[in-house]
Amino acid sequence: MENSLLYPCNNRYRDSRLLDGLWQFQFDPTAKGKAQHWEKGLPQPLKVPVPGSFSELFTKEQQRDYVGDFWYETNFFVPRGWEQTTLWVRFGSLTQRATVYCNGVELTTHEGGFLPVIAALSSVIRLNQENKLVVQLNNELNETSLPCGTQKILPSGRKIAKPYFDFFNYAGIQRSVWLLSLPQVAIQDYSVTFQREEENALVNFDVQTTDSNSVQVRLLDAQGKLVAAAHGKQGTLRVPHAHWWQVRNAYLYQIVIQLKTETGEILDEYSDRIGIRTVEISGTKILLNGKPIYLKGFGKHEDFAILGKTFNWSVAKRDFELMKWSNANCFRTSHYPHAEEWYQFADEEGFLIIDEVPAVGMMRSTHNYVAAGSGKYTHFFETPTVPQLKANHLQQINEMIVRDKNHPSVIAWSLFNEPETTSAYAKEYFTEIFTKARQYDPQKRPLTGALEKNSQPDKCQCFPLLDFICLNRYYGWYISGGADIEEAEQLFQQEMEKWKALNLNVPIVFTEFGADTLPSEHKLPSSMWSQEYQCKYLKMNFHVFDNYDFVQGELVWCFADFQTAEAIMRVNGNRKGVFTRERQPKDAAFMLKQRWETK
Ligand code: GCB
Repeated sequence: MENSLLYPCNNRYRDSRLLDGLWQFQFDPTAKGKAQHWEKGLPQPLKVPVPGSFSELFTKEQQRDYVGDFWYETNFFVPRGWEQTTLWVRFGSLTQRATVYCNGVELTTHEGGFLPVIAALSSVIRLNQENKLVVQLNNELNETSLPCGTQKILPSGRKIAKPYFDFFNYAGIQRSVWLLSLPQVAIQDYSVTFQREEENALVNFDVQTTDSNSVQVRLLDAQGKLVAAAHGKQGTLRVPHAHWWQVRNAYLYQIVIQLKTETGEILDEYSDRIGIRTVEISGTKILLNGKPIYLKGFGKHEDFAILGKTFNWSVAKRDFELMKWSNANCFRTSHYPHAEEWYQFADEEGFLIIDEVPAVGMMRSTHNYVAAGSGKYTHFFETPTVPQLKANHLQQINEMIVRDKNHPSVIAWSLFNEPETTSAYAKEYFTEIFTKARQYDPQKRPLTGALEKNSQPDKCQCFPLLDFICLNRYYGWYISGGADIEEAEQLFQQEMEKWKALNLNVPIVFTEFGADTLPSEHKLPSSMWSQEYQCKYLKMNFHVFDNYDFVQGELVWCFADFQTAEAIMRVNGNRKGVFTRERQPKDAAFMLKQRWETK
């Protein structure tokens, strides 16, 4: 069950308690915690919120920019009635890596900061007494971790992060923590795939359980009426006149899975909301339910003042309201899998998601936004650490797909953002990544990855691996910006002509294009950093996109301003947001709203 990433669900057979609240917390800059057995209790703890990103909470730079080991601790009681069940603790994520202890005993370790961690508690738990849960975390970056980066030691001996990516390295217990009570014999996982039969749908299911008891699967419509049922771990539900899950018109069914004994006694039940839809690539089109769909929207970060990367329902609600208002239909979870609740929201609201694994920073540059496009070759895939990196990369793709496979909103998997792709080493690396990843998704959704400017049609060795091509391009910002924007358009057209000449017969989606813009700046005529320039820049890009019918999507960089490491090209973070960090519109938001109303 450690491998069961099913989201918590409460019913007669399953129960859960949130452990969110104020926890104890301690930095461990000299990494002495293990030797001093902090797993038994932290010696001098502070109090911090869980979920929370610690960097946004404190007033000293040593705390905000802290890199190294740090520990969390809380105490809990096992609720009454849970004695005969199996007990688990489930973290939505632990960033970047962690070891989990309960009552002084190590339960599990996990690498990667954006996917769930589950640990079995039953063997160490004390009923009718307080139990101590301790987590040791570490937020160092290296070239085998996803995302990639490094550390620097300052003259004082203090360590700071040097990410090879352009967002703040927020860390901590940033998503909810649940105590779970599950039956002794349980449903471990399930997956669904869909087939269209004119207006009817076939829902094929595959259920994994911890033993060989029998399984019943029922499908209820939005009114709770039974529409189909079947027995067996694998099978097919026939849904006559199916309500298809559509963009901004999301119809969700309830799937109810029961595990039963021969005599019909129910041992476990898991239910979930699913949408029936198909996704495929056909020539230069992306088809949803067999019909072409043009992707309109944003690259999105999990980022907000004080919260950092903490999931928060109110921020999520506001973001979806803004995306609906702007007539968007899609976002990319750049550059890591977001909290599960984002996907639940997207399922309900009918938004499409390109789900991205944290494979960002694979080009060995602490200013990747400058290095991207500079032509600098970084030898990234030539080092002895590559096998470890590849193992972590595959593990996180697998965990992401296992976690998110049943969300109708997820239409594609992005397996990287802007790596080095021009060498034979990169080709070998990504060929293995894509070949293996193709086996993970029962729905066989398209695989893609976002290519930066160095990945030109005549240089990139990896684009043939992608089912549709995602391009991040900054013509008019990093390349020929401001007074040179005319030249930028020309250079952009030249590149597009090269893609066209290849006659690839696959869609191209722009997953990034954007201009840093300060909401305080207005300029007539426009100049860089002003709101007018952001509009001019976007219009120029649209002018180019609209010339090519194989361009099948535009996701602006970025939905909202976000925090990054300090740098001379960053004004309190990256300011390419169409919305401010406080989620108010810049002028460009009104322009996008208008374009996307009819696009
Ligand atoms: C990129 C990166 C993204 C950066 C963006 C920028 O190409 O993928 O992470 O934030 O450029 O604004 O420079």
